[in-house]
Amino acid sequence: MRERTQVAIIGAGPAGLMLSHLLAQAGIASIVLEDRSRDYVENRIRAGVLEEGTVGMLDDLGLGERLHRDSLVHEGIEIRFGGAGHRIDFPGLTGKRITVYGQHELVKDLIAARVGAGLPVRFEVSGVRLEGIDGETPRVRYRHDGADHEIDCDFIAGCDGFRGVCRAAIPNGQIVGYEREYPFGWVGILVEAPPASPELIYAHHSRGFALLSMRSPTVSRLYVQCDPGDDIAQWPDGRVWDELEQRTSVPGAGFRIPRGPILQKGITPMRSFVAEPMQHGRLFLAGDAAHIVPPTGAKGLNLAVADVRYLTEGLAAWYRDRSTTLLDRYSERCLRRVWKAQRFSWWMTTMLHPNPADSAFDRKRQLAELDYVTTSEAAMRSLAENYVGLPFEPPGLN
Ligand code: RFL
Ligand code: PHB
Repeated sequence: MRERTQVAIIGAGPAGLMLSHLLAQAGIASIVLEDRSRDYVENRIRAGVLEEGTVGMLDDLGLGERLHRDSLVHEGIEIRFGGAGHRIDFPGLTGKRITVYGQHELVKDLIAARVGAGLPVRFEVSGVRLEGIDGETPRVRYRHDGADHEIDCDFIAGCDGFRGVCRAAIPNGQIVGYEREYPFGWVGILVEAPPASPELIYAHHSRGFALLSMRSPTVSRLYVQCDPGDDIAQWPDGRVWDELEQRTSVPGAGFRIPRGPILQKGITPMRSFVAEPMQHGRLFLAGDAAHIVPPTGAKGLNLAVADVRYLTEGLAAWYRDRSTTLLDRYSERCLRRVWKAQRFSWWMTTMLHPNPADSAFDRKRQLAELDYVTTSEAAMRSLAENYVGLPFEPPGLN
């Protein structure tokens, strides 16, 4: 089958789905192609923290109903080290809050609204190939239901994640990748048990980092630092619980993590990556296709949403009066935010994870940094301002 649309979107993660809704609101047609099944993407457990700006965009699209009903609004986080907890009060420091809502729930909402509006999102496609991105009439070829298909379009949005095909379609030498790997990974478990505390706890301990997060009043999401090369078989349930307890303990406080059946368990390695520029010809990369942050700052999903906001502003200006000013500035606008989120995520990660290769000096310095960040109002405000999300850049004149 051969068809035409204005924007072909590759990937039905948060970036691709949000983009499809923002474009529809601006009167721009799109088709979303996804290589996994609907069931798979709707049950993929990933991020959990939404910035106020992200929630505001969902509200503007009229997609916030279930989110406001089922999410948890948090006014701070706890940083725990040396056996004591220290709260960072977000509204007191920034006037803003964060929202805890599973990425898979958000993805379910975005898919339901798209399908409900009768707009195209095709799951289980294969062999996606981009053609003609250097010209004015790019094309996407793919296979679906045993047949070959092609889409003629004006633009392609590469929202296909870190391992997708879009970034690789940019000719060699036209894009630079900046990368950093960390000597840490996270063992993550999803547990049918109430959260250990009403807010997220980020814990530094000589045995390693731990994070106590949640998905709902009855489901917890818990992480412990591990070696990135570890096999999940090295982390039987008992070991995970034991490390969680030890790394988050507060002597004398009787702090306990409620236990329950483990619904999911996996290991995530940690990486920072940025592709520059995020555009080539008529192809625009957004979200994890263009950049990856370590999860310690809870920024990945929010960055993906910010990218597609800027992309929509650029595309809307182009369709309105063929102005290329904002589209030409897409990469630059995104990257200013991306690099600040990279810096914050790197900083949170290195501050909270003991590095096995650290010297005694580095260990002392790390503890001094934790002491500073939990006692200086200036330092707490800097953490809070980044955690709740930096403001979006207005489109300005186009
Ligand atoms: P996604 O979500 O990876 O979606 C890309 C989609 O493209 C599909 N795809 C293809 N489709 C068609 N053809 C192809 N050739 C394709 N190749 C791939 C994929 O199947 C997929 O559906 O990227 P997107 O949309 O850019 O969204 C990014 C976020 O998913 C990611 O940044 C966050 O999950 C990162 N992250 C967190 N972000 C936060 O903001 N707050 C958090 O608390 C947070 N915690 C996390 C995280 C990521 C984690 N992991 C597992 C990486 C915690 C973890 C453990
Ligand atoms: C999560 O709930 O999965 C989560 C929360 C905060 C992070 C990372 C992950 O920094």
